[in-house]
Amino acid sequence: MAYRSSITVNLIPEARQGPFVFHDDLATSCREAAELGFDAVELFFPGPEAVDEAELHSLLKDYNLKVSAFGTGAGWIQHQWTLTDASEAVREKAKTFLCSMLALASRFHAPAILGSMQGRHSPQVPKPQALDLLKTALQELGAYAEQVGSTLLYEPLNRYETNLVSTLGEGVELLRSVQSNHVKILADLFHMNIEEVSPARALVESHYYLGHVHFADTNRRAAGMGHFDYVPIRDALDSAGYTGYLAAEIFPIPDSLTAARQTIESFRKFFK
Ligand code: LER
Ligand code: MN
Repeated sequence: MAYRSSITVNLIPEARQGPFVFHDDLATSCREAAELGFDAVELFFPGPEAVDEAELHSLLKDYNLKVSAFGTGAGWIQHQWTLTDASEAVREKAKTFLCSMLALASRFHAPAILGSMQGRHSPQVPKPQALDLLKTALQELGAYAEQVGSTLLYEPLNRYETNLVSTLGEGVELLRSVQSNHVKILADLFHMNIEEVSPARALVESHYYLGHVHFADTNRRAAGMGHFDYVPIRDALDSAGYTGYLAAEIFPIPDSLTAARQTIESFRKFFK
């Protein structure tokens, strides 16, 4: 199977300590990604207004890169907007922000990610109600994604980051009820190492909904710097018929360039 490689670039000041490889200027990050041989960059901006689209288009052209996805974590980190907040006004702000990110993503033929902005259940919003709010929001966002020509990547997160959906199986159950071809599952190998009985089996079982993969080792370092065995993961993605990106959402340990180099070496070793 043909897979594509991608590396994360974060330009949200509040997420400097987050699991992203490059944290500095976009031009340098794109140059370094291209020099190492990545197919794409995965971009985390504060919002659409923070993106100089002409500059981004020209960098992508110059370095022959694509955007694998746009992250939307800024909606949570900077504003605390989620789709399951107790306040309807906050939920609307979350939806508006996600729509604006889907529209941005469509102009780069890329999807947008829904991760932390899914929120959590709470005493004010018990789990069944939160899941219902999430389902309704995903239906609306899926329709919007279809209208603008993008896709929303719904990401199950480990138990320390959400209490709504933590496994691919739970994610598939939710997406089945949503019934949109424009909402897919994002399988993050780091979260899966914590939550899945068998990451490989979970990938095979969610094959129909699988839209994106976050490529990390067990400790959220570059692939090869932890203890994942990537052979069963590759076999599972092969039998799932997956042909999308493996995007490295990892910590820049020991530094950005070493983590990026280790990622592309593991990508070539296991997925080329
Ligand atoms: C988002 O892609 C994700 O995996 C979160 O854990 C980021 O902190
Ligand atoms: Mn992720």
